[in-house]
Amino acid sequence: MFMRIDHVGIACHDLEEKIALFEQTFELTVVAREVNEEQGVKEAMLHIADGNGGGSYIQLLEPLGPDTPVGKFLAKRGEGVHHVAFGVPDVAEAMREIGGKGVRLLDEKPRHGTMGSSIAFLHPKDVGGMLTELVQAPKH
Ligand code: MC0
Repeated sequence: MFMRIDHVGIACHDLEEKIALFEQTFELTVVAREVNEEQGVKEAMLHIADGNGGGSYIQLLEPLGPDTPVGKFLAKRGEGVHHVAFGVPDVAEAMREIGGKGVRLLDEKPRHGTMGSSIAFLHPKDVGGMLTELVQAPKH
């Protein structure tokens, strides 16, 4: 079902500061930046490697406000790993399969994700405490 780890999302207070830290420390390069109003984030993707069906990345996330998923996470837990995203061939099909096993889906249908992807989230409490994202890369 999973083809690769698409990205690890990291919540931070200051996107520009964390981009500089990751560029300098790990010699990573920012390949995309986006504001996603629906998800309440300003984000940057730093490329790690190319994998099965797409790339893998570190995603740095700054909330657009306190009353957003990442804003609430920062207030409660502070900066750190917010979610892990897995690449799947078909996000709607993966939602059906995983939802059929009793895992709560946080999205009724796939939403717009970074770099033209289609995404859906699974409830962290149903998968060992890890907020999990399913990602279908755009077809070229
Ligand atoms: C909350 N919990 C988490 C968590 N956020 N556990 C692990 N990782 C996280 N990130 C835990 C809380 O500690 C709590 O546990 C329980 O889940 C319910 O949390 P809550 O605080 O009562 O509820 P909310 O209102 O904060 O909602 C949490 C939930 C929400 C995960 C349902 O954040 C959500 O729907 N997230 C999906 C969308 C999202 O995160 N978007 C931002 C990234 P206790 O034990 O205290 O009950 S957008 C993105 O990444 C896009 C741009 C992309 O990749 O392309």
